[in-house]
Amino acid sequence: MRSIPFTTCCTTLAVLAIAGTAQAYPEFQKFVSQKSGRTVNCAMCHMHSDGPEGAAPGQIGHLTLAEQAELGRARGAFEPHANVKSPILNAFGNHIINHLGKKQFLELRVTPAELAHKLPKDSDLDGDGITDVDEYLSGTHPLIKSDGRPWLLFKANLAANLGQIALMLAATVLGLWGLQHLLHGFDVATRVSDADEESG
Ligand SMILES: [Ca+2]
Repeated sequence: MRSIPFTTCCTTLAVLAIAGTAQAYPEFQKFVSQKSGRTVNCAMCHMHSDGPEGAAPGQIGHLTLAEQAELGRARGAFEPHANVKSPILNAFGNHIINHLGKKQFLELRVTPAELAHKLPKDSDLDGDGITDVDEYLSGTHPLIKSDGRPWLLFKANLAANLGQIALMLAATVLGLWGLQHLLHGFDVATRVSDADEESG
């Protein structure tokens, strides 16, 4: 039987090891992709779109000693409200860990849909009017204001500007009403003038 060179074997194992952890917790990505029909990468929760493994900014190989220490603290945050700031997670990823704790988050790997029910219903980290929960279920980015389902963005913008729109409509209606009465006034004045000339 033909043997596989040791270096090839090690390289393959290293690649498999990296590939196996590159997505960190792919159950959530898989669920969101299937539900929303959109392609979702690791950037929904991580600093880097390829996940935590690697040497690029936002990945483990690029961390300073202080960041490594904070990463260790974040990885040990099994209970909620530990107020950690993992350097490999973005604000949404840290929001999840701080709200749920690592223990509950790991339990949700078998039921990733449940994550939507465990997060705060009114949290909207990017302030675009679409809650983080709706962004998670829609496969849009909870930290990018311009990324959202068009209908949800339209509804959010409508709700945010409802007062201004109502004022504009009222001004338009009043303007049209005033114009109509002004034209009617001109018409009456013209008829009176014509009648005066005929009688004179
Ligand atoms: Ca949002």
